[in-house]
Amino acid sequence: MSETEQLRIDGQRLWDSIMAMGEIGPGQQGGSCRLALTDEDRDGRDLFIRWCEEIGCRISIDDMGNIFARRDGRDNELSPIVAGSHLDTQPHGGKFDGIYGVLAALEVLRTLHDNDVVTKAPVEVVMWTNEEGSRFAPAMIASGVYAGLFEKDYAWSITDSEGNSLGDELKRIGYMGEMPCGQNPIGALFEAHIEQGPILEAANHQIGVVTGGQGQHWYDVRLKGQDSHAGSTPMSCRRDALVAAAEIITMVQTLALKFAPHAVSTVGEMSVLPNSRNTIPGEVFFSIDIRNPYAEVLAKMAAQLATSIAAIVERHGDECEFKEIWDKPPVHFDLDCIAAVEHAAVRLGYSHQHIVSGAGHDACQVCLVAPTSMIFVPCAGGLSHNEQESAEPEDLEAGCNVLLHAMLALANKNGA
Ligand code: HGY
Ligand code: MN
Ligand code: MN
Repeated sequence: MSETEQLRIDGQRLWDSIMAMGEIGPGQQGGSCRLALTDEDRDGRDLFIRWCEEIGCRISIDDMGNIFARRDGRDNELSPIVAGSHLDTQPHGGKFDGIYGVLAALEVLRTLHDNDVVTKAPVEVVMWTNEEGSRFAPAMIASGVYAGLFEKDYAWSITDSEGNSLGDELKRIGYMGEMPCGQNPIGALFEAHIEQGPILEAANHQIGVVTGGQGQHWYDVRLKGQDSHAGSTPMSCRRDALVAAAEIITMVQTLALKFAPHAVSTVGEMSVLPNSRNTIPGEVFFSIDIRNPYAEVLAKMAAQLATSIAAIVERHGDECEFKEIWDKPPVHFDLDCIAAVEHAAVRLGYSHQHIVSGAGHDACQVCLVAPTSMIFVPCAGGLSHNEQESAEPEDLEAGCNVLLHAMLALANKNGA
């Protein structure tokens, strides 16, 4: 067995780094709250950069705030083999979603550094800005700019619920870099991630060899009725925007059940104006997220959603702004990258299976411009986007060893 084949990562160091990152922007119930481009996100980025510089990585930051930490290879003309994910979280996020992928990639470079292993192609860790899309929608915006899916000016112009723009917040936290986003090449990208679903745990597999990701459409809906007195307005005279919204929200759930077993749909964000218990709501805003692994079925869901909303709004007589803000088709990952992950899992003796990602990831954007695949590990109860999110240290270690050997396979490939 060659010197590099014997290499294994340090699982305790990986776990300790994940726990240390979790100290930054702690949630109320043991999870994390580091919304994109907040001070907490900045502090997490600063810590990540400090760790990368401790092992001699060269740091580049692009003008979407994406961070690349590079370990040179023997032939630096070759495009780097890159691994990473995101450090921003949901408002009630867990300690592992995204963070595992960034710190597993860092642990790979720490292991190469400890063992003085210099790969043929350079290797890099990447941290993508605003993967979650919770503060600034849509999600995966910075990896989307890198992949040429979004214009930078559009991305910089996106505002949060308080009117702060993504571009201004990037500048405010000091992470609008010089390098134009998308300029630096990626030879291949791997992303390690918790599955965020129940499949691996139910099948008792340690590794998910991810073959692609499902498609998703995101919408903004604003309904306008009429504010009026809750006591003196007869029921026949009301234009209650919340009643129309309630009917739409029930229909959104029915739509997914109609396209079972693969379809999912969610209304996750909502605001009611004037939000006073004795005033009939005259205005309601809410989000809609629909997903399916099959493009043609997702298109049918989207068409039926629009038709049903129009009919409900018509019946209630409200004004309606219904805007699609994101159309993300399903993706298939690169066969060589999938094979590198699978060969590593087999050689390391980890139980594994193929799986399609239900969640969106930066890898689902970058795969359009660079060979890409992902490595999943189970999480307890399949729970994620929840402060109770958790994963077993030995599974996280297994996934990181697979990442190490998948990266080595590509970084040392003849002619790589
Ligand atoms: O929405 C997603 O699937 C991801 O967590 N941003
Ligand atoms: Mn994630
Ligand atoms: Mn997430």
